[in-house]
Amino acid sequence: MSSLIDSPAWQALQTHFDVVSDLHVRDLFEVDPKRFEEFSVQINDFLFDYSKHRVTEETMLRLFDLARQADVTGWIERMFQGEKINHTEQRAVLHVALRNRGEQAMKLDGKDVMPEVRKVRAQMRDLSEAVRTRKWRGYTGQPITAVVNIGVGGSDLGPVMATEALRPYAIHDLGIHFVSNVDENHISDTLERLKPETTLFILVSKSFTTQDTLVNANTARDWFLKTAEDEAALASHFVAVTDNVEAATLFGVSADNVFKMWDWVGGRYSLWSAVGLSTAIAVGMDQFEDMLQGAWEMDEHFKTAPLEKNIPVIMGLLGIWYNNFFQAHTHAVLPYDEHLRYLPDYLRQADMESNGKSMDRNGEGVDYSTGPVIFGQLGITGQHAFYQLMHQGTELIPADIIAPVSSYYCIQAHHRLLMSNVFAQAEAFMKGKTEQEARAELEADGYVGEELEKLLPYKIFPGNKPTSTILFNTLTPRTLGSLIAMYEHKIFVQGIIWNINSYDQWGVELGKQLAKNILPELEGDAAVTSHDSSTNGLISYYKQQRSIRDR
Ligand code: G6Q
Repeated sequence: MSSLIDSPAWQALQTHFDVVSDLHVRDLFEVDPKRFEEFSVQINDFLFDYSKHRVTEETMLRLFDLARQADVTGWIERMFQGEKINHTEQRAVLHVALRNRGEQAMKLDGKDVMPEVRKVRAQMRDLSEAVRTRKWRGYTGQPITAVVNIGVGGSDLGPVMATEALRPYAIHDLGIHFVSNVDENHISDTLERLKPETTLFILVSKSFTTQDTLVNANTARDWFLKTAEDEAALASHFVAVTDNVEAATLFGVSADNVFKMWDWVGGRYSLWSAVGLSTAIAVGMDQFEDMLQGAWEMDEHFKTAPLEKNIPVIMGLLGIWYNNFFQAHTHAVLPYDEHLRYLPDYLRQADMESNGKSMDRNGEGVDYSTGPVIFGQLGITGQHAFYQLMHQGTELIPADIIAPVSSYYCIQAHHRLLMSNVFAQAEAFMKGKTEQEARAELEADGYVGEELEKLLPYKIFPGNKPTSTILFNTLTPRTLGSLIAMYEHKIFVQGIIWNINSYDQWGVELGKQLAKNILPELEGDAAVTSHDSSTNGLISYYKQQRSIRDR
């Protein structure tokens, strides 16, 4: 047994779980009318309600003991102090420096990184303002009307999510596009609608070696040069965000237009850096900085609130309670705000790439589950689709229901109906429908006798499905910043308790490496024999069909 499972706090939770796992939250509400007050936290614009979870006061006490045992507070300090907690890559985890709004230094190897961070932020301001105010001109002297962010994974999902989330704040005469897929359809579909003279490409790649991004960047360059016919024109149409400045300049990006990022920022935590340039151009640098402000406010909460009132800590602990004790290995993210449509995709990467690990920090294989499968969709869409499984299926799927108190456009008829769904679903997941309630409903609908008895079992809902409800005032840049930082820190807390490194991603690197090996084998028509029979068969079939098609 691993030291985690063997540890006093874990063992105490296991014993406690055996006692409380069958309790129904409906009954817990009945005996404790103050449950909502006891199990909710309010900070700034946020209300985090976790009273519908399968926890008692004692459960939470024991979970906080687990956090103390893992020294979560100490690890928070280590992260903020720039210690190299990403030990497999010997890197600090300092994305929090990117949104540091205070005066304090953020040190890495004894040197304050803030001057460099502020310098790149100023560079972002200059470029985004120049583009927005039409001062930035393309090679023919025309202003920019379209921005294309070329990047993948962490260099794409954050800006995609944030740009959509802040859509109401964006200027409308500027199209912001994202190309991530190396499938030619993505770039072709995008470029089809654009004009080289008025398009600005942002090449986002921390490493500047990711094949998918480089192939897309080259296609964009060829497309552009076909019209511009002069490499000197690249300077006003291609900018880059990277840690590999040399490679970007070799590509043809002018050194002045390279925005630095650093190895102490993980791709999936990089939307706060110049990786967010497309978002900054869309909404303006003031709004972008408001997003940083919101994230910083959440950082301060995370650093200073006691564990018992610390939202990311509570979120992380609840996740562990279900994943490791209830063996519920899936978690749903259900936003009720159209502009948060890409939040589930974004959090899927943030969470699953961070905590999808099975080696602990000591290099030992873990014997407990780590990161759950994260999935989700806009709540309203989900209600008409997969919620069925959550209500009546055999899986226990804890969920986060996320909603704004008021919408940006303030059309009350829409928003009230939306919110009625938020409250109704959270209540239904928790309460379910008892046999008695289902019977009464059927009787009211005129069912009697055998017909009623036959239908009755299908109309019963077990309930006891745990949800957190996260409400915030309106989806502003500031609330978005806080919301994302809240999830980043939740992921951190879980990684610490599971004793894994949340900040490397060897699985992602493997994908990059394997594709690189196979690429040359796709040349010519010769059959391939260097792999297992399935891989050989698939590659050979592909080559055969390709040559038939090309004949
Ligand atoms: C994120 C991951 C991964 C990465 C992409 C793109 O944390 O490491 O999603 O962001 O593979 O990498 P580059 O930015 O280096 O092109």
